[in-house]
Amino acid sequence: MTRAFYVSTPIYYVNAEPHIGHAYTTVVGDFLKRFYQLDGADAYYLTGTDEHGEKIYQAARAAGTDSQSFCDRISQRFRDAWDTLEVANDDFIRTTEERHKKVVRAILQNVYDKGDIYYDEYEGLYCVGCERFMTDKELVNGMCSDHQREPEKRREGNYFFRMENYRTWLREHIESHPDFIRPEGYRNEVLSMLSESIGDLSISRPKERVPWGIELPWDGEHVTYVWFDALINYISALEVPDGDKFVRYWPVTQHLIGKDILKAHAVFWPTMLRAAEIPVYQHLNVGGFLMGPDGQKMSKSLGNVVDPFELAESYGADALRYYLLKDTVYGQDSAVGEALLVERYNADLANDLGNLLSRVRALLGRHLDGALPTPEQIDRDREVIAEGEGLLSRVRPLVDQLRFFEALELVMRFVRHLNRYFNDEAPWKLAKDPDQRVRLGTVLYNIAEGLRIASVLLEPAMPSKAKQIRRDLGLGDYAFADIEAWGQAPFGSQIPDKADILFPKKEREEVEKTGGQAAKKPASSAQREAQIDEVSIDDFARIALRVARIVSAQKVEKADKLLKLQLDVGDEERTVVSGIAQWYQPADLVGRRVVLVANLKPAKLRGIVSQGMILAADDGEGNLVLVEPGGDIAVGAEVR
Ligand code: ME8
Repeated sequence: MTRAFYVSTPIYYVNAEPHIGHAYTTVVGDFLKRFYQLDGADAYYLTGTDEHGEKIYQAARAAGTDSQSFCDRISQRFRDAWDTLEVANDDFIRTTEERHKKVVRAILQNVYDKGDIYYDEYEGLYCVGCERFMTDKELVNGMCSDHQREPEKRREGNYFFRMENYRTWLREHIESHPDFIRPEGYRNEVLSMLSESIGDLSISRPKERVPWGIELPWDGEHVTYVWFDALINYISALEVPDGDKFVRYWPVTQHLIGKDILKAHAVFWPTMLRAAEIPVYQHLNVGGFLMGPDGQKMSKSLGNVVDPFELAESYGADALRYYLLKDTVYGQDSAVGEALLVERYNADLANDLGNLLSRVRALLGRHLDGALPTPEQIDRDREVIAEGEGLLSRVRPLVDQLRFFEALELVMRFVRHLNRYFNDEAPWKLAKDPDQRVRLGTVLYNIAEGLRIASVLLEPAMPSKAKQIRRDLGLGDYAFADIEAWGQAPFGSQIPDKADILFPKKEREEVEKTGGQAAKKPASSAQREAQIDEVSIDDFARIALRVARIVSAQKVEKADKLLKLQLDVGDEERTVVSGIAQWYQPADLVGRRVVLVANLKPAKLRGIVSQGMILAADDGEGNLVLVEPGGDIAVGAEVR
């Protein structure tokens, strides 16, 4: 029987529109689903929306609509978003669906009948953002660190789940299953949570305060706490307890979550399952957070929010998916942004992959009537063939371990090998010699075959472009079973005459835009300009300005005005001594992006060689304010 595989994402709250964090987790899920499906598994992928609870209720009221139509509208936005990003989920669950509510009620009743739920009055600090009571230890300066607000003091009568009773069991389970929670850092975090009392979990809300939720089966005055409701989606969608899907997929579950909801998934969920006498999931995979291009948490006020749908519009869903998987380390936080995407796009996709495809197509069309020739391999072909044939077996364990960027890097390394092979064998020269026709055919065949193998391995990351690569080579679809032996691209396949460029090279639109603005004269400086000689554009062009990031900053001894800055300029580090100590604390500078005059003659200041100067504007009162590039311009970018 084929192996089963089941992956889920969190079900997203409908109080906000889909954003890049949702997109990231959902793309990871889709990558896994497609990868294991191509590898012959019966793979099942679930995502959906979380629609009950206080914050959804409040959001609907603020929008002036009833809760259900509000949920219908935003939930549809998530579905549309996943269509845009080519996400092939098998099911989409909504917690307002009857199929879900029915299961929640059954589990509640079951746990209640066992005596694991009791009524009590509770007073504590409640964060509406998290939808849970917080412990004092979790607060930073009295605030919830995820939502940057003070929790409210609340006292109410609630039903409680005897979660503490399951703590020892859970700790032992995690200890005896080292990959139950991964990466390991998160496992340790959970073990440390479990080293002391976790208390009991409040699982209801009085209906008079939160009317939007699933009523408790035994007390219509209370609705189910949103987490006790939402977590159950992972099994209600499979028709627990005896649906075929539940029997087939539940034993091999892999949940994907972000680190923000670790406690709910690593503590609430397994104890709930245990109480309901349902086996626990197999793996909890915890992703890090995507940060703005400046490395800071994305927020509207910082203006560093990256919109995945704008990026998909400009660069295509496949390029965005590839970028998210290739430029992040699963489990760790990663900065993302348009300039970084463009760099990755041009280097990997337009150059290494796209160019090779168009070069091989051009030669096949021009010299071999557009047909894939029959190769006659010689010794010097062995190396590239061996690498191609062994690629899957090297990529698979990396994907099993959620090391996506390394898996994709292996495939791209192979593509770069194909490029080297192309350059070394120089088929354009072979084409000039009629005696070398067979050799020409062999070289072009091997490149086409290598691209076929690479395309199949890239398909989970970029489903449409992978198909396009093969279409442009006159080939159809393949599974992983078809890429372990070289030579499965059929000889004689005819390539289509015309093909769109796979990944047209992109300019960094943002950088160009800001460059244009910077060249304009700010009106307020007219007076000062009058005193300065005019310079020609050529004079100005002699000054090299570049975007740099402050890596560290410290006070210069015995110099009140000076700070010593260490700058990252992309391809090098520079030390710059800057006279801004009066206006900036060293700690406030780290991470900021500034504009560096990169070709200024080095000068020694207080014994330190300063290699350039950073730009600051005068606020008119003699105070200096750093010039900080907007958008998400990459470090090292030229300012023109
Ligand atoms: O928590 N980087 O829903 P939610 C990476 N409804 N991933 C991010 C991210 C970021 N900056 N921001 C969000 C909920 N995410 C509950 C879940 S499950 C039974 C209920 C992703 O809409 C990440 O996967 O707040 C995170 O866990 C999830 O979105 C939270 O989505």
